[in-house]
Amino acid sequence: MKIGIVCYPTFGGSGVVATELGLALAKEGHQIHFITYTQPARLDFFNENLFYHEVDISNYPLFQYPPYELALASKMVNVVKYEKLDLLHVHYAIPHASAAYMAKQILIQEGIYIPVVTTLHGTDITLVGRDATYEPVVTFSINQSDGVTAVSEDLKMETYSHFKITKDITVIPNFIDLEKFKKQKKDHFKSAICPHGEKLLVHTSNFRPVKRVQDVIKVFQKVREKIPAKLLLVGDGPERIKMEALCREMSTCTDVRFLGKLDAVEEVLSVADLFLMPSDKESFGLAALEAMACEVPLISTNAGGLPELNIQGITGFMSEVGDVDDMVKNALYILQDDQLPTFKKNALARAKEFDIKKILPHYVAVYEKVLEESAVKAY
Ligand code: GMT
Repeated sequence: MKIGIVCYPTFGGSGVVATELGLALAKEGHQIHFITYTQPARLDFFNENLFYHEVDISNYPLFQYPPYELALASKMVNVVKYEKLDLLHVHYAIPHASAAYMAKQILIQEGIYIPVVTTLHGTDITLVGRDATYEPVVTFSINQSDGVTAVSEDLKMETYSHFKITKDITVIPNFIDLEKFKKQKKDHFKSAICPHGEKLLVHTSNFRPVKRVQDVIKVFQKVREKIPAKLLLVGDGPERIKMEALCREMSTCTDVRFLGKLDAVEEVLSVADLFLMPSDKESFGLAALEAMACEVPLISTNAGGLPELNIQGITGFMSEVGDVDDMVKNALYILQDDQLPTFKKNALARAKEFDIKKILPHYVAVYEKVLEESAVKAY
């Protein structure tokens, strides 16, 4: 198949899923065309089946807000026509699904029917999409998609309850490449960070308010009062400066390191003992799955799709959003030397259930279904 993939090319979960999906499909022999405004973060190697098309955005001074969606739709039209794509797979509803709808309508005028698959990732539904500013367009463009997928049962239910959706939504969970995300031997790194055998807690995110990084720091501070521990924070975003200030206020700075955005996050995860994800909302929790694949147990909230990943008392524990004390109690339980190895083993076993090799066929099945149905529509 010749597939156009549209996504946010950043470190965010939806962009990561889209890029890893494209790479895996390319390895299986499909021709994949990424259409984005900059090279996706994880698209950093050559494969004969991979193509990248950059969306140029005009900077004409009249535009207070450059019309990215129009530039994207035009690029989709161009790529579909000249690369003879079979379908478009857009990740994150806003503005990708609506741009795809526009591209589809333009192409229909030219006698081409291009089916569109939209994957809902989370905040496009739970935060941004629900905002009255976007809601009508989100509802319309989901309903106009030929196929719709969501990354968890919870996100599917949220979508049905907040939008008037007439389409079937297929749940396809996030996945993991176990060749890339596996525990690596990084003893030198561990002893540099934890020279006295401290336990290492890790959090990775885009530092948006929804991630509640302040709870990560509060949990860490209370854990450290009981046992020697260090905290690594990976990623960057709007809350980072506030979080650095909070560390100073709590006098935890010496034991906390902000590492910023990292390409090889699996190297940090390889030396971690516990992953913290105290999110307010989380449709799936890809960052937690990456940690689990590196044998790291999980302390998370029970928000959104997290109960579909984290098994209470087995791979980690879940608490109510904001219940720092419960998270601390559970973290201390897991970090006991006689408990930790079992939790680590269980985390890896659970991650294996989301092996990309098991999940990829579900996307291929959706593509095949929409192609079959669209052959009828085109006729
Ligand atoms: O977590 C974010 O803020 C980034 C966001 C995105 O769309 O890039 O992630 C969402 O999509 C991921 C991949 O499907 C999911 O694993 C995350 O749980 C989801 N984030 C939220 O729902 C907050």
